[in-house]
Amino acid sequence: MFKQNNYEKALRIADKGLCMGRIDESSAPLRQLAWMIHEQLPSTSSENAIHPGFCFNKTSHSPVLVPLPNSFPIEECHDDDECCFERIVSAVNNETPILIRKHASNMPAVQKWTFPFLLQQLHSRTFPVEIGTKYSDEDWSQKMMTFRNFILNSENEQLYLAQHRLFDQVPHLKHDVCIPDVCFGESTNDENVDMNMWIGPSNTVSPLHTDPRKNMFVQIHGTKLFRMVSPNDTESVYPFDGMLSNTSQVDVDNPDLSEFPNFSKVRVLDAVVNAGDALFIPEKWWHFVRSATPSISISFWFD
Ligand SMILES: O=C(O)CCC(=O)C(=O)O
Repeated sequence: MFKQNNYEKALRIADKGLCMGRIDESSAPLRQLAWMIHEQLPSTSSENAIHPGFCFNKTSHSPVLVPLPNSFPIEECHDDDECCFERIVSAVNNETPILIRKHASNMPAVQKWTFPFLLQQLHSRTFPVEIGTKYSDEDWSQKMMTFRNFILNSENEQLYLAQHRLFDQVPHLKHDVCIPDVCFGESTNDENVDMNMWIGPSNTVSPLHTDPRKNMFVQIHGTKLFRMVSPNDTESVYPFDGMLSNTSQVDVDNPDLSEFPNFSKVRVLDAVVNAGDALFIPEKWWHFVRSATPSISISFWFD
């Protein structure tokens, strides 16, 4: 006999197993089992049930980035421009950021992923969710929760399903995703491309930080605001000591120049990244990200 509670419990255990550590082919049976159990559980598809934090209305929009005296726009091109691909390749080779408008606008995910759609696909699956304004804060923490609880019950906590290898856990969603050509380099397979999902309401913040690989960041749904700084200016962004040495102490949304005076001397690059746009972030470039609306993004890390 169908026992919903038992199915939910079994799925929670399977998902915890899938979320712990790197997933390879030996976890395929567990992945398949989790998907089969999920298919037996009732879905939640009502748009009305979505928490206001994930609905597009005026109150869900967070303020735009206020330009600083040392802000400049990130170089950009449009996917329709004749020499667009050459400009992307040249930016990758020269390690300079470039914003490519509409580079991913034909990707099925950009056309069909919304919060009600993801809720219908992932309702009872369990994921690691960040709680708190930003990971460099002392009261920041992480908790495993179902997608349904994440989307429906965020209450007053700032939640962020951040940097999660969703396709390792739920591979069928990858069918809606196309890896940007430039990530392949000389290779023809996607084994070396690391894909991470970022799903959250407006006002999620990733403080100014660096990553060790190149990144083609694709905005699937909603809008994100970026502020970037060259690795040549690392001293002037005042990195933390120790474990967080890839993270800046400066709140670059509203920098305190009496505490961090050299930050006023760096060239700061700003961009507004909309659904369908892609932003190339060279390795080791500092980047700060704030969601201006509820948002879904995928980062493609490559070498
Ligand atoms: O979107 C975000 O909040 C952060 C993205 C990021 O840091 C990355 O893709 O490396």
